[in-house]
Amino acid sequence: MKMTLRWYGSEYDTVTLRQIRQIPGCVGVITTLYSTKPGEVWSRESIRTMKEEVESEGLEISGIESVNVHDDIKIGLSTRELYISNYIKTLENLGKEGIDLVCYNFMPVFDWTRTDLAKERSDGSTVLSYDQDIIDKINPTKMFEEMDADSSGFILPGWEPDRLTRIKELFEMYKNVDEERLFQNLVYFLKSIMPTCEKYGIKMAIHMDDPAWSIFNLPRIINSKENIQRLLDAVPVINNGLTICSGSLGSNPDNDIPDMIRSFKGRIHFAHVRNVKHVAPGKFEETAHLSSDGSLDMYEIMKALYDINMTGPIRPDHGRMIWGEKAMPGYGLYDRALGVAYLNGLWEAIEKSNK
Ligand code: DNO
Repeated sequence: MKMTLRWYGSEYDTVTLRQIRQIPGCVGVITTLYSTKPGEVWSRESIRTMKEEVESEGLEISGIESVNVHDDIKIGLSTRELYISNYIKTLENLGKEGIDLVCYNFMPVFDWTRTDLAKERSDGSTVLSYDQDIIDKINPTKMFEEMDADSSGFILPGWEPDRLTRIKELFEMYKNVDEERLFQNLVYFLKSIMPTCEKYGIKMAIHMDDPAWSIFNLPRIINSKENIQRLLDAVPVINNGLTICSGSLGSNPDNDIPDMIRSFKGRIHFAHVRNVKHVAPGKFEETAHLSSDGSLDMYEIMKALYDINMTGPIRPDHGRMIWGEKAMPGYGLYDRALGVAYLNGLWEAIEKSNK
């Protein structure tokens, strides 16, 4: 495996490439072109500029997270052809610049979702948390119409102000998209892009739904062993692979993550490894990476990744906010750096005990 950290680019991130380089064992970043919108073609020049910036600090771009998929593709509108052809052009440009891993998601309207971005814990740290009861009380189209995006407390990927103004329209567009239709649209998308991925050796790695169930009555399909296996079988090419995210899958205690990792051997191209604590059904909060701080056994997760001979990038995921750091919720330096050190420690111990 390759240890990496997500980086939001010099324009947006509070964490610098130099700081990332100083985390022991961290060799690369996972990043994206933050100025682009879903559906746009990424130019070779902008990809090269981003690459040069990262490499000048002694790191590599280990993968892109994400090349976002346009809603028209998820909904299956006829205009999807244009956006698929743009996606293919972006993949070609990435391939020509030597980038071979693309993480993406297929969640309608919203990406990962939380109800509190700074829940205080007894030690004074703050974490992201989720409570289904709060979500159930929200009428998303109404709430977003009435609120000022900056005061929402819900600013997360997919909740950006320019999308919030279209929220009613987006819900309307997804009205007839059920799980089966979403699945078929995903398969259609993957089959269209696979020849390009095979040509350039690009591994597509779909991110798990977070939380791992439907929210606001929108369909979600990448959240259980059975559903994920169905996708792998529907497009049975290695380049159609997964981003295993322990925290996302782990939001549902029924998901046996080490077992899933072993079953998906050969198709896991990227892993987000973090812990989560189940508070009650439909309620969870994020924790430090350490097993004893949450509900997941991080040793077993790393052991499963080791056993399947994971060679792709791994990154710690959402950290707590600690030591007075001010950063994007979940994406500060300190706790994610502690996460890297811990995951590297587990890996070294597993590796040595297997010699
Ligand atoms: C959350 C992230 C996700 C992920 C996307 C991939 O912290 O893991 O936003 O980047 O779902 O497209």
